[in-house]
Amino acid sequence: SSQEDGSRMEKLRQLMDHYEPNDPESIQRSFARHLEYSLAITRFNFTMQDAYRAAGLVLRDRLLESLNDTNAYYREQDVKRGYYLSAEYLIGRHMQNAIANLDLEQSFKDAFEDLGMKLEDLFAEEADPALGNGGLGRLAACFLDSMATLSLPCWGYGIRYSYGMFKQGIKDGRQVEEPDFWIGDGCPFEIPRPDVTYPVRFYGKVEEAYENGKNISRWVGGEIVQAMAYDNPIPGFDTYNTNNLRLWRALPSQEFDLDAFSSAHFQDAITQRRKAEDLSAVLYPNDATYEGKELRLRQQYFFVSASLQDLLREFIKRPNYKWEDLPEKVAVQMNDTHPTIAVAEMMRLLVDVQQLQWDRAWELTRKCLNYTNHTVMPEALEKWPVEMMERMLPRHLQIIYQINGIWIQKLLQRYGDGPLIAALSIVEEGDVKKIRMGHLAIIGANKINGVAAIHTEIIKKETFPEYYKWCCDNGEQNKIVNMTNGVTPRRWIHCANPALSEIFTKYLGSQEWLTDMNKLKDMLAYKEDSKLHEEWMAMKRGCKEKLADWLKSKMNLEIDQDALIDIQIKRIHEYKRQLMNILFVIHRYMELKKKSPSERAAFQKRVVLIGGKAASAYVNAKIIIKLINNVAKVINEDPDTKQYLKCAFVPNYCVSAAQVMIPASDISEHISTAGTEASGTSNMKFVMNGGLIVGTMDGANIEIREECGHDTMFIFGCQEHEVAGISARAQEGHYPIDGRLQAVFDEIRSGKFAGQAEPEAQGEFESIINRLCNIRAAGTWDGDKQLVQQTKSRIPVDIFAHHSRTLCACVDLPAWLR
Ligand code: TH1
Repeated sequence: SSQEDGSRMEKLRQLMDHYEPNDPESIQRSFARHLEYSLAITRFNFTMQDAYRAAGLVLRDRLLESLNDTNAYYREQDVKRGYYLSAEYLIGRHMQNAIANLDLEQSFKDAFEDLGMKLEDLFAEEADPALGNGGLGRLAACFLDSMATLSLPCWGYGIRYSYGMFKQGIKDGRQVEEPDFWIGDGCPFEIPRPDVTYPVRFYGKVEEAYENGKNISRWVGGEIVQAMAYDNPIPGFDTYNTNNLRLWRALPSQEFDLDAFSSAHFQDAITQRRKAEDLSAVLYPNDATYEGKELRLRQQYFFVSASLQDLLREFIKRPNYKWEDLPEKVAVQMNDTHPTIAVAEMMRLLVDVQQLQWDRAWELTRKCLNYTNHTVMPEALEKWPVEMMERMLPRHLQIIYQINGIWIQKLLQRYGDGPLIAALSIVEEGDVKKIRMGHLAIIGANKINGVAAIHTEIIKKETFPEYYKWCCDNGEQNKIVNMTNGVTPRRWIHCANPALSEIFTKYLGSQEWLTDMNKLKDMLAYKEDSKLHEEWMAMKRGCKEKLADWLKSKMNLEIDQDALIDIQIKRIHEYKRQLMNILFVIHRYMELKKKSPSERAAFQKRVVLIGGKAASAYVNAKIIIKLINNVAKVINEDPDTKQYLKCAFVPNYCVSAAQVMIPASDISEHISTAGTEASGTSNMKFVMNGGLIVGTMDGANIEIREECGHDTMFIFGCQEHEVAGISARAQEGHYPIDGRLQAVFDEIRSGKFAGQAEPEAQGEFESIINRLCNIRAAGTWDGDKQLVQQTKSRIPVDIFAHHSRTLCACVDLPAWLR
């Protein structure tokens, strides 16, 4: 009866009439309790790892309070929900961020210092969850933090990979990949939800039937995998709001068939089980490229299906739900092409499961879904062989064909038959017929966005020009919009650089700038203030000391803290041009060598740090890593120059490494060929920390320059509109090589950085310069055929830009940077 219910509720309320208190003593009590009871470790004898785990549980209790309240509030208010679908989340460590966002910094500090522990030492115990490759995954993580902080009712959905991004080791100067089992003994910040599971089907066949006067399709057979939810609370800053990142883990659909224990099928049962778990086992370590691997499509469908089932279940739970309301209550953002099977899955769930009419379902689908494009690299736009999709997702292939059929009809009516039709079709004809996921996304999406102004323009003109024409012809110019990337100042200033955060808060009088970055403009009032300058320099100095300690302990590298710290950290990619950076380092080294000791003393000291992972199959990227390491070895051991120029490849670049490196930089390199880097996001983090950018007119650099002032950046190289012309001229052989650059090539060819001692590396280094110069000498290594093909058009442009980079770096930079 409702009376019994009422008194039960009252009783339960009294049992826990207040939440965990947050004063230091209460935190210490929670800590001791978790050590004793949750971890079964005595509070009189524990390790730092134990302490970290117990502290994590202390935070988890508090996160759960606000997560549950937030969810209840969302339901009560019947708000519109946003869902971010992403195959990657590079969240980085939780603890420091959670403490800051829950406003527990002082209490935690007091609580743990009183127990003789430093918070930094606790933080260092946390494994860095690296469920992403690079910028795209980190962007997803920054968005989660920002959405929670803005009190927006938005959840993230993704995959709980058992193995995230590999750990990068360096052996004999080469990258070695080691598995990263980040889960270890369990992550205290995640909440397993064994009660939240969904079946996800693969393979099987489609049966057509006629029921209740309707033709219906039924997808049957095949195999079913269970998706189980793991929730990761995402607390906002300066708000009680806490959102959720729900990651799916794949499990076999049935527990062991006990009979199998005694039968010959036992082995099969285990194999089957293992296969299901393989689905969420490992992240594909490719950034901005695509591999047509079956497991990858399985992963994508797995998390998309579970996520859409989950969000529709939430929609249906609302009292008196009406399907018409779906677009007013649900917005789904697809992060790149990776989750775009969602277009077909949403249709399947609405038409086959919810029994909606096709047209109605299509209208709802198109209003709910949105697509972000992150790259113009053709090699990253996913296409799946029709044959593979037909086997794995037969019903989805039917749905895609039906969507395409209707779409082509519309196009034919508008334009008649012609090349435009083939260009706009979701199906790519050819030896191997393929489904173009980018096309499926733009056709199924309400809005399409690029990630920086220049990138959005390139999408319109080059990536999807025919589609953009269609939009314009139909008065829908606003279908493709720009949404320049952003980063969270909570993690990237407040946590990574507490000293800078303190300066801002002190001068601005409050922490409001942490939720409204426009407030930082008020710092301009102090731009001539010598006290601020002094504090600022002390802050930089402190960051450099931290970096120096970190480099010493990580790689036994000693750096001069008076040197200019010059950093390039990002995935290793030809288009990002780490190669150009290292060629410039060689140039600088050669210049230094030529000078007399007294002349050298006048040189600005410089430490060049380069870090980043190469996809395991990306041969050229791996050679670049080897070259950097070999150059570093020569330079750092040369007694003539080593006090003026140091160079190092910093292994295992990851979010926590970025948090140490970025605040310490004087200059950072964002030097992609114009028109190739969609946005870049670390560029934003470096400038936020008071660093200067050496960069090209590419991605978000252009907007940062407008925002910060042209004189705050060192821009070089050609502009995007010049690239095609340069490339064409270069193809014809017109690209003169600057004498200084030629000297660098000669130095490499002479064997200075490998030579007799390492003939294999010598061959690789020469082949990579030959490639730059478009020389394909017989008998030299010519790399992965496919990659040669893909990057060919960029080769001559590289030469031009290396050329101008060397010029710019030698001629245009102010003296103190030279
Ligand atoms: C990156 C872009 O290269 C970068 O310029 C951008 O700032 C970032 O996304 C966020 O928008 C991309 N990462 C990937 C990763 C994969 C596929 C495509 C891209 S684009 C796996």
